[in-house]
Amino acid sequence: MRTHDDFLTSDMFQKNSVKKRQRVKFRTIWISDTHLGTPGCQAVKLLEFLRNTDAETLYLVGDIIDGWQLKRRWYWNQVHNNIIQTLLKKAKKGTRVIFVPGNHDEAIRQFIDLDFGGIQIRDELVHVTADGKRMLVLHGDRFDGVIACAKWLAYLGDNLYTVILKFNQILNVWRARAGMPYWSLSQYLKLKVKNAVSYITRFEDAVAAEARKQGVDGVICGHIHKPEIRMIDGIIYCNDGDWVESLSALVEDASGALRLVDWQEIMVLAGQQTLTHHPAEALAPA
Ligand SMILES: [Mn+2]
Repeated sequence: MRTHDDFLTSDMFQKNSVKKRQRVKFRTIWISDTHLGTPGCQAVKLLEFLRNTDAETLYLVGDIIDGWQLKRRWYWNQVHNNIIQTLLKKAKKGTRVIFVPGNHDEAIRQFIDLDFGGIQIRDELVHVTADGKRMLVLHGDRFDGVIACAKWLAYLGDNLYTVILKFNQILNVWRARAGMPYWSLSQYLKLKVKNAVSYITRFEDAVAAEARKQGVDGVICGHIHKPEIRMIDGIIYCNDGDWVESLSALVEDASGALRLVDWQEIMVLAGQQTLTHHPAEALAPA
């Protein structure tokens, strides 16, 4: 696979030759934790991902719009609008779009079982893969002891997290200028912090235990911003990651196989020059 950097150097002088979009097709796509409404959301890359992929079913697995942060400070721009428009357009053109709200967009939970512009708002549900695997789809916050016990503690962690994410973006602008690939500082820090690791393990175990209790083959969730596919005591545990740091999605192909993809891989598969360097196109209406 070509690296992001090869891609930049080969195309950077052909600004007017944006190639025709070759959408990468999947049976199903799961994304979560996009945190629209925050500066941490990597909105341009998310828009590029959505515009360059196609699926029969698209699951939005929670924390899509960050109501917690929007309440404190309004952050919304044209790219965020274009993302919403792109989702609505997909729903209109026949993609089954299912939104399972998370804790940051919990206000939307009051609309569970309703449809908005063709987007179905649903509580936890079971997805059946092409090869018959039954996968429980949920956001995952109800397994988070901190959030269940003390919301202020979660807010505090959220603020610190926002600062780290901001620093991460500045660092990556600098890294891109130096010709270095994208690297997530916040993810690195989280993986290095022992407590965070044990928290993640406990979360993954709890989610897998719930899937076992419900008698399904596996579970697909988000919430902890750590993309993963692995077996936990006979249960297929999948986490689709997020769009503030890992820029990842879970996908199912026509045969029912599940795998993780990220923004860079999709851009290469779609044969696209990265629109990140053409903000004018990203800003154009969807
Ligand atoms: Mn969450």
